[in-house]
Amino acid sequence: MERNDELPIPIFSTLEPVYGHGPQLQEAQLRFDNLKSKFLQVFGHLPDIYARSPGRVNLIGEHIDYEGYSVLPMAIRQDTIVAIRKRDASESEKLLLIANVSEKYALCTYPADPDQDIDLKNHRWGHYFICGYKGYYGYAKSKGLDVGVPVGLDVMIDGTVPTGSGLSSSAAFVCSSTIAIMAAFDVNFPKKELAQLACECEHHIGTQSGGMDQAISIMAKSGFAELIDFNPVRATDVPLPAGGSFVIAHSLAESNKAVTAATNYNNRVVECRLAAIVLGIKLGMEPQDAISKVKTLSDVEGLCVSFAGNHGSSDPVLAVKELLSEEPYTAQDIEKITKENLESIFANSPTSLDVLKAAKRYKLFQRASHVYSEAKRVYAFKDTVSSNLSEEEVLKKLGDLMNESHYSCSVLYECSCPELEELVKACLDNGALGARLTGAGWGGCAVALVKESLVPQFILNLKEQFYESRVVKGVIEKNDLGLYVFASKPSSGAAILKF
Ligand code: NG1
Ligand code: MG
Repeated sequence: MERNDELPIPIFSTLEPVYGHGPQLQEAQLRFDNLKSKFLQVFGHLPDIYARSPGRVNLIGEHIDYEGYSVLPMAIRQDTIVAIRKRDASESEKLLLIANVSEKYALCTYPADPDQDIDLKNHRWGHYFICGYKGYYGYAKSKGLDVGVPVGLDVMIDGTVPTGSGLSSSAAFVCSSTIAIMAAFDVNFPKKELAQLACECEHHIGTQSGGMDQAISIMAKSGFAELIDFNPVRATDVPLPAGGSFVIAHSLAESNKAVTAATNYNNRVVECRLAAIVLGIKLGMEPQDAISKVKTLSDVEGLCVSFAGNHGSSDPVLAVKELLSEEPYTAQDIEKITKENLESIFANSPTSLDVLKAAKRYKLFQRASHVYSEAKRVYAFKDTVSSNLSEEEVLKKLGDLMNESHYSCSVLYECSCPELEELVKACLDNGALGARLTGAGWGGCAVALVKESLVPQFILNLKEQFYESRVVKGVIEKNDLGLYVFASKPSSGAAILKF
């Protein structure tokens, strides 16, 4: 079946189209019953409508979405469900009340004001809902919809995507919130536009993220991974080889990107921009021109490719090798090339200015080498899947690409951590064809490609070799092990549920 991402989010009146049959359906039924009764208990009314959006695992293409390059994730079954009720305009309370079924998250209250600023210095879990709230109003107004006076909203969240795990709990939350608000106001937008809108509105949280997570969460199709392209957002279904399975395993190191952005995530976005500007200048652009026009490494790829260097080759990775210094750059080194100081280059991006304050050196060579080589691996992965090699050979090749990706993330992009290194090694020692960190890194999960027939034993071995000692130390509970290591099949994307 052809994809059609001009279609709006599907609306279902039963759980089966989303959760299938069997234990997953029963589990979903329990979640919805619980959500409904807690909603009634807290707000004194039933919700009007629900929206759900899944987390994802990125199979390959790490830290390149914000540089304009295609990535290859799949949705997982863990998701965020948002139950919502719109208050009447006559009700005096003009507040957004955001509750959670989990006691870990205290009720968050915000004014019903789409123009409010999000207080980034005081991170609260409810901020993600406000991203969706601001996004909805911004989009609706831009489309000329009559949004009326803001009214209060009662909201309750139930999320099963582990947080800080690289499985995109944040995008699942932002997407389901945006969709729930939209549905509460009785409108529905095309998936493609929602994906773009959800990506932009997650920027309100202060990470300069790309659009992978929101795109897959909204556009996923059950049974397929997706190749996601950007500018404009587009998805292409990628069937995966039947003989292999992707196992997700948590390193148990949590990474809270909203808090560490200035030294981790946003730092890399800034380094990539600087690498792109410097490359642009080295390839003949006027410094002022490069500063105003070059936003990402993909913007200068064309120049890199037409540069045939000493080796007469036209690979952007080779251009990086010849034109950038392996030695990390100081701000002064870069300013000599750009003829403008870094603070003024990033003057209108407060989160980038935070990066400059925290940074000492900039590893332009390493970051650009990662991005250009990783971008090629994504296409190699997709081509391998659709090649006419034997399944054995396909799996082996995909595994190799995943290993190369991990090496590049770890050594060139430096977004791994000791726990992830230990876990990736344990995966490979236990027969994985390939294993890599997934998502932003600095903690969170690894994904391993394992022969289908070996999966149960593989998981048992990981439990014994990686998790057992952590159970003994009290880091995790034995009963929860299934939450930290599991095989995953590609699940479906966002949906609205109205019963
Ligand atoms: P995580 O931290 O896994 O949700 C982040 C970004 C992505 C992408 C990956 C790295 C957000 C919402 N998402 O994902 O856009 O850049 O890191 O490939 O920050
Ligand atoms: Mg995230």
